[in-house]
Amino acid sequence: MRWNGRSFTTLAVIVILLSFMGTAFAGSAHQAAARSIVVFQKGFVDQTEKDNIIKKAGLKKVKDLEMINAVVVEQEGGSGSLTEGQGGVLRVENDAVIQLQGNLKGHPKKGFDEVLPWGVDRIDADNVWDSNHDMDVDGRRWAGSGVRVALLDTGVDMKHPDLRKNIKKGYNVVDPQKPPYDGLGHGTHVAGTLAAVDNRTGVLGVAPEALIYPVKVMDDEGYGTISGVIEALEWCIENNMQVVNMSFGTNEDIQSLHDAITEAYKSGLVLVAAAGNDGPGDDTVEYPARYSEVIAVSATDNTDTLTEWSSSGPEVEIAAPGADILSTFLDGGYIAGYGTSMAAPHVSGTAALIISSGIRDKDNDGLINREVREALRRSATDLGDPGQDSLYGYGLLNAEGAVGLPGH
Ligand SMILES: [Ca+2]
Ligand SMILES: [Ca+2]
Ligand SMILES: [Ca+2]
Ligand SMILES: [Ca+2]
Repeated sequence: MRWNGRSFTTLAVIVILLSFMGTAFAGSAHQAAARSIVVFQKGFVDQTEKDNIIKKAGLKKVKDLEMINAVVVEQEGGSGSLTEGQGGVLRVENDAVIQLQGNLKGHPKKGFDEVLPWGVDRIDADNVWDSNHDMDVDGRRWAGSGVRVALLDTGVDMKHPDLRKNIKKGYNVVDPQKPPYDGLGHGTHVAGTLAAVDNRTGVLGVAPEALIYPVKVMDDEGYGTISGVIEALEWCIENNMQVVNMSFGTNEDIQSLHDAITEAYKSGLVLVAAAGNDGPGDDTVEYPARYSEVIAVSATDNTDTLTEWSSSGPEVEIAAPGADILSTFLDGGYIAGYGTSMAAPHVSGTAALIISSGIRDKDNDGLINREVREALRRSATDLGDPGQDSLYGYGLLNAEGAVGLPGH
């Protein structure tokens, strides 16, 4: 039995996910069209020539990926191929499938007095913007105001009363003709942890005044493609995003994705990704979290212990709450979420808090992403084995400590 049928309603999908707790994390097979990424050599930029080579090879062009000088193609009628070295072709890679890294559990709730989710409380994000602990953002405190965070996910419920104020115009990679609406609930949940607003109802996010730009890279079943992520990263650079949250992963190491990630990092973006839910077991961090340019986030529970399903390995950079996380859901509701998908936005939100507090460009390269990363590492509360380790990285995320570091 599979859970990726389009005929299921969102709620049914969640119930089925529930019954597969554990196995759903492992990443079930997904039927995607056989697509490839054809990367051309540097300097081989003539679009007509590229198109001709693809046509002659019996392949159908899906779209261009200008950022990495590549074209996404699919086979027409099962025939056609291109190999390395052929007519300016540098590399041909699988346009692999990416998958969300979280499950939503239980029945959606509605309409309750505002609560501070345990994760936001645990990382002391509230101490950054609510010094008198009255559950209201203090004036003149740093709450992520004006910071641009791209949410590469299933989209967002843009009408949610606890999000609406912070949602900006994003982009839909899956269907460019449509707005990046969320039909599953995953992206909406991640958005709430990041930046649910201070409105005395529902929940409070880590950075209640950060701006969220939803970029839909996954469909309403929670799947996307490497080429879609590359397109999204290109959008992030062109639209001057500052932080990118990536609550998805794949086990496949695709050079084209790494190239796009490297480009995004060089342009100054703070890149945050879910480590994956392939635990227990060491060396289970997925891509893109596994790349050195990306902050890989593992997931802890409310006893500050790594969850049994969290991926771990030397690439883990920081740990954050990821179990039983109450956040926003479709139709104005709220629901609990489990996964490194839920841990990552705690880090992205904290990056927004650090940026809004005015971090200094210490190495004078005109960018602040390295400094934000350094602040996250230096302020983390050590857990597990002394010092950096493969379960918790530098330790548990500490928003108050990160913003309060001297030298901002
Ligand atoms: Ca207050
Ligand atoms: Ca709220
Ligand atoms: Ca810098
Ligand atoms: Ca440690």
